[in-house]
Amino acid sequence: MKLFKTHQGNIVEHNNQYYRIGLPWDELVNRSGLHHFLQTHLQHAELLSPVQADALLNSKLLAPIGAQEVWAAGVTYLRSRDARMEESKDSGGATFYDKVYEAERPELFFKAHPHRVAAPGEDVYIRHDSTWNVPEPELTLFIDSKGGIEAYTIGNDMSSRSIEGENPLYLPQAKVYQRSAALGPCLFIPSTPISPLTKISMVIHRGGKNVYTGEVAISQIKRKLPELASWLYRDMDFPHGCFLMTGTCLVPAGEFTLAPGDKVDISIDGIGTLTNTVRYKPS
Ligand code: DO4
Ligand code: MG
Repeated sequence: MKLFKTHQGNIVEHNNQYYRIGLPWDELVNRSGLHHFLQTHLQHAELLSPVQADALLNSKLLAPIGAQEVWAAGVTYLRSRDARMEESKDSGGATFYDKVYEAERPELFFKAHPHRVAAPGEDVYIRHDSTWNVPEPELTLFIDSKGGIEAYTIGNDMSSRSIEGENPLYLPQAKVYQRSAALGPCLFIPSTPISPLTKISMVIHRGGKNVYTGEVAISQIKRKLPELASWLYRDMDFPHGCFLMTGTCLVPAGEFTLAPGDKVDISIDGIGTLTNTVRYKPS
């Protein structure tokens, strides 16, 4: 089951049929047993014709977020640990990535308030004061206010490698700025947890060419997804639920940096493709 947020309401796709649900986003998604609730609720929802559904889903989608915060986990895949140890070797920061990869406590950091999140098709930004920028394609959990993983989406954790590499204490500036996060195209709400065989892939297009292509299965992750969720909920309340990006498994090789105009496609089996274009924030 998929849930899309559009300018004309919240649309559920189930068994090739499309329904509009008349509940506000935050009230709709923040519940234990979201899959079961939707299945039951669809009997009373407005059934859309294929033409109506097509028009809604092929026009601009909103990011599938309401009042939720977006958080992120880091160094959950070997590839992320290795890339970060390399970029921080001159600053002496490399040892921190090595340690956190092995530690019981995961790295968790605040990523975005909803107004900083780019929707599908919108621009994501790179910083003017950063020389080395990458997208980070990440399976993203939607966790309800009680701490249960109810749904999944695709996240892009845009990152400045030059700022983070200079000093790990600059992480918030490397990670948190306008449109440094993208989410979409929908919430994927399966009846059972997502399969570890699920693959994440990313293609970066520049001037009609693919300048980066990569693919990895989420089974490569070092930690369990409920483990990440439960660390995040230690001593914290999320009254509307929250999003948790689960870390990147794909980092383009050393010298690669994003350029304005690049198109980033991130796909996850069962969820779809999140596409954004890279720009500098207009001043
Ligand atoms: O350690 C810094 C951030 C790591 C991260 O964003 C990731 O591994 O995806
Ligand atoms: Mg990341």
